[in-house]
Amino acid sequence: MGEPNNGIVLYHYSFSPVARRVLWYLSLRGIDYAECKQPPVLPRPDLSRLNIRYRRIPLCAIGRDIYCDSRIILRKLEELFPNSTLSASTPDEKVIEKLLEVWNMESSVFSRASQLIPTSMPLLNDPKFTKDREDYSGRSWSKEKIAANRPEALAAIRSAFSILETTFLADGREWLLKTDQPKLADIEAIWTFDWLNGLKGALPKELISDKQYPKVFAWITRFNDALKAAKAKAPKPASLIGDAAAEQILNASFVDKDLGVDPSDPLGLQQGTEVEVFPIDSGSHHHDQGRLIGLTEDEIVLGIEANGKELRLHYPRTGFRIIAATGKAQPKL
Ligand SMILES: N[C@@H](CCC(=O)N[C@@H](CS)C(=O)NCC(=O)O)C(=O)O
Repeated sequence: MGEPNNGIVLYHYSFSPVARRVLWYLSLRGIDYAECKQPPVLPRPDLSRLNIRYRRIPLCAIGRDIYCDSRIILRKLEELFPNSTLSASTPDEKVIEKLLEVWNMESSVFSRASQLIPTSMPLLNDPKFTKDREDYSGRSWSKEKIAANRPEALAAIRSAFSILETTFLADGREWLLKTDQPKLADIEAIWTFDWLNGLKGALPKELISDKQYPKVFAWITRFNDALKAAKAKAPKPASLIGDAAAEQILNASFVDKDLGVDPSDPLGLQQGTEVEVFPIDSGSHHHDQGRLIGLTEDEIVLGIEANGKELRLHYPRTGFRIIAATGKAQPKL
């Protein structure tokens, strides 16, 4: 690719469990990258500078292409940095890898896990944080509401632990695909469980611990050991401030191929149409507006302008909506 740090700039903050998926992937593969640390709440001027309204973390630039959502980030890292040591190797393994992604992210596991954030956490006493998360999630973050919802969320998460213990890990394997080392499939499966395990007060010991789910907890420990060893060997990420990150991105080349707009797409949209794109599940008030330049069964590509230059924003198809531009999409960052 020839650019510093492989042209990768990852926007994230360290306690984001979703960003960790990407950080872990990069460490386990030993891919060099740069990071641009973000505050955990809006505003995020580093992204406004690029005219990006998508508000979720992580975002990842590779060259002048910007990938919104960890699912498309991981997919593109697999494609753009071939010979991955983490990919599933057989079609059956691919199915498992994909279904684990869907299970955690698109079915309710992650949203249930985030309902277990303990009310004792200092952040939940910070009205700036709770107001921000209400905008993001569309649900109340009052301590009363969180407490009232907790039993149901706990029941859902306990059954998710049980699924791992009694199916994938039941035969005593070390990694989900019976490999010698953790793979992408392990990342796809472990991130919500590892996050809850590290979140003091999220999991009541009498219900969810290494007593009831010894295999799951041993797998989490093993994963963290493997990660520590990989991190020690991997290049240390360069840290960029927002200005430097924006400059690098705007001066880079596009790295991704032109997809074009599928003429048989059910939405019937034409290439070049002015549209708004936004996620449906969270952060839905934040619409990017630009020209539709790519649309396939699994990707949306939007051309936007920043500082007189074109940037291409890429989103997965699932969980995102495209509407005709209203002209009202204001930066909310
Ligand atoms: N499906 C998205 C989910 C991203 C997500 O939920 N990110 C959380 C952080 S873990 C977030 O953006 N929270 C609000 C914020 O930081 O603005 C992805 O895979 O990237």
